[in-house]
Amino acid sequence: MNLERLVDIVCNKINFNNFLLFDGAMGTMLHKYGIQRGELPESYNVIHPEIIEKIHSEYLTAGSDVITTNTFGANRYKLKNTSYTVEQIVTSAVKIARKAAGDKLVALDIGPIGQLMEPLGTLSFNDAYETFAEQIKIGAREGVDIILIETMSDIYEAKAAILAAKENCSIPVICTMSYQDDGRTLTGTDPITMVNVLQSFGIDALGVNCSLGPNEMLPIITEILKYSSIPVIVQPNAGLPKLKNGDAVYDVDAHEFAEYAKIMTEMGVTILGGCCGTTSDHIIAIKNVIAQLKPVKRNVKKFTAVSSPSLTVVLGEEVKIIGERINPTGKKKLKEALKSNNLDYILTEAINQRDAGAHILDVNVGLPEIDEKEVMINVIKEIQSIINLPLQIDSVRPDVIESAVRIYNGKPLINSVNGKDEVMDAIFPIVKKYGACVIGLTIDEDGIPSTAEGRLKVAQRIIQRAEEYGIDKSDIIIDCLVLTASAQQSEVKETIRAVQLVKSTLGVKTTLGVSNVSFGLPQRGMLNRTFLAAALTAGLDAPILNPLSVDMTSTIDAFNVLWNKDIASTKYIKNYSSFEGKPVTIETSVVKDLSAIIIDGMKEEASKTTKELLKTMTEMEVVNTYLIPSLDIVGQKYESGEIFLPQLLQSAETVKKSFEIIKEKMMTSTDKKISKGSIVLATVRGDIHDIGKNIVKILLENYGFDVIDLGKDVHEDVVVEAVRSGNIKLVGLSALMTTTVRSMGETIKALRDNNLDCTVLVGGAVLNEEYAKMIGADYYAKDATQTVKFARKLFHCE
Ligand code: THG
Repeated sequence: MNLERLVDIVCNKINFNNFLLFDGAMGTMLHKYGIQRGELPESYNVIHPEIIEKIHSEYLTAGSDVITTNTFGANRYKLKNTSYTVEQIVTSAVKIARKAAGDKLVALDIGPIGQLMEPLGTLSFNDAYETFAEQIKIGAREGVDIILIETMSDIYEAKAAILAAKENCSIPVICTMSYQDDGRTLTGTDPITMVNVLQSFGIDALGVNCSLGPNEMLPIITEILKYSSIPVIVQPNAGLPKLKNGDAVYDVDAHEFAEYAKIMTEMGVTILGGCCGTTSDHIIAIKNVIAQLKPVKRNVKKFTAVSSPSLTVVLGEEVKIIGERINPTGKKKLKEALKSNNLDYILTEAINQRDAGAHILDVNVGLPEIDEKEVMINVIKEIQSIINLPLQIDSVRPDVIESAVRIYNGKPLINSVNGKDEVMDAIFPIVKKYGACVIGLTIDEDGIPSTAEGRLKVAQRIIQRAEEYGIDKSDIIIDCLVLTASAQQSEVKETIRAVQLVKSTLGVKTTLGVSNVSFGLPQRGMLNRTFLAAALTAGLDAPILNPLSVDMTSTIDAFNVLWNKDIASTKYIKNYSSFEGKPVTIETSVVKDLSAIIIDGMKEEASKTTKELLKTMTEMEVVNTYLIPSLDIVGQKYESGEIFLPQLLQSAETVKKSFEIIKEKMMTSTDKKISKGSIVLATVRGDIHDIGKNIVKILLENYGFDVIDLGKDVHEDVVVEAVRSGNIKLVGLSALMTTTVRSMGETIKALRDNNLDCTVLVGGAVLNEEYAKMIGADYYAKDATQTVKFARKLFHCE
């Protein structure tokens, strides 16, 4: 195939008339060529370039159109304690691949950094960006054809990598993420969210790789194909890992693998390859299968949706509420909170709106006397650390909007752009670059047209200009603008008519700032709710309103019954059959219970409330009444898929704040021990992946256990010594790689050989129950919450 055409295919500049075949695993092939446990795969670019070249050649002979550089872990964090530099590894890797590739394509492999990002861990967005930018600049200079960002389990990290690629080269970008068997990534991203966020960045293909075998991936691929307008790539493992002679092996053979490849191509996948456990045999088999097939033409309907990392809100299905309360206009307390940097006040507003049923939260912190940019960034980070609703970023300053959408995690909604040239030229480049949705206000240099037809014209102009900037119409939400009934009574009706006209003529989604209508009149709620009902019948998709107003939410609930949206009135009956009285707004309690604080993950509040409680309760009473039961509730929510890892860790960290206060008090009062037991944790010899172990550590510590963390790449002798000297009863071992589970077995053996009376619990991506048993572990823990359960049982804390 000719190089230009392949690049064209990757760029999606022409219609797909062929498949693109990547290569299979690098690690599996290196294993075949004798790489030893603990050896750095990337070092082979320098010490054994001939082996890397041979692997590339084998894949090319097998039929790969694209080979992937041996640079999965070639980032400054993973290379820190080695004798290699990023420059050296990436340069040599690309040179080898380039030499082997001939007229075929070379993809620069970019794997995850291996650290948890803030607020889960310590890696900041900017550090992640710089780390990826370093790799990408070198790869681009050395002449790669594609940037392949893969095995991402955190969509925030994927965003950092994509931005680094987009801002430092003009090479096509492909991004794939790895899913767990619950259909989400480690940090809780589901397929629709991945697609909605990633394709908005203007990348060239997206998809899924690693973690699962082809069979397990099928439901995820189905979802991705439903939503993705860009080509979909799949690189599965050769099945789920099984144990054989102490090694993890993948046993889906080339023939079976290719059968799945056939199914996937028939579903609409156009780019294929393999991950862990696949070899050139798998690639040959796929090549044979696709040689007989033609890519399926997919016709994916564009949709309008905004996302947080774990939740996508699609407009147009049911009415979606945009909560208006984080906006200082007319709110004295919020103004004060913003001035004094009282983030807890703002978080409480966010939580209350969420609990009252808001789907999206507007965030406006515009006050003349504060640094709006800095405050906006802080507020977004704080809200996103505890709330998984998508945000609407609201500012009149383009520079504030740009800084905010850059650090936002997900696909945000920008509020707003309008028909003025100057504003469109400032806002649309931001919308395009950061893949946002934007609200277009029907106002231009001549003001707000008084008729519906006039507002339609402005809306048309906004959409046309957006399209000139490469923004799809589906990313524009039109606001026909609500005027006040007190000052412009005759135009209130025009707004309703404009919603109807804009929707039917342009086929876009609509929003309105409903509560504007009542400014200056008494009993605002009455006007607001009546106007809302009228606007809903006109087809309003996403009203901006106060979700704490029962007038408003009950109007929407009633509308859903009358408009045949709440089928069989199920929700209505559930909510209102025992509805008494008529509260105008939901009363939100000022003093929150410590349990609620922990479940919501409000760290600052936790310290304050714990101090209060300790005035009347003992330390142990606080621990046992609040801390442990709340963590249990959070753990259950995590296990049932109601919340995801970020929220789980946030709650654990909130408990830590309480513990700090409690420990402080205990130091001064009594010498009672609070520890529930001591546990040794280690990532085993040869393995440097410690994210899983670190998550377990956070959770265990916050349940009151003392954790002796031996770190990563820990020799079995070190584990034995720690267990012996500390008289430890529970050891947790972690391994991520197929090559290092052997070390895990050896560590367990060493503990047994030394007659140490301890229980061994194991965990890690390639492990399972059966496997754990075979290497002599006492328990297998699927995730951090299970580890806590075992620990509590063992130490009789239940
Ligand atoms: N369109 C778009 N965005 C908007 C608006 C719009 N953003 C701002 C506004 N209009 C919508 N948000 C609000 C927020 C608050 C009020 C009204 C609309 C409000 N505040 C009370 C006041 O000022 O008196 C205070 C309420 C309180 O204290 O709870 O009414 O049209 N795209």
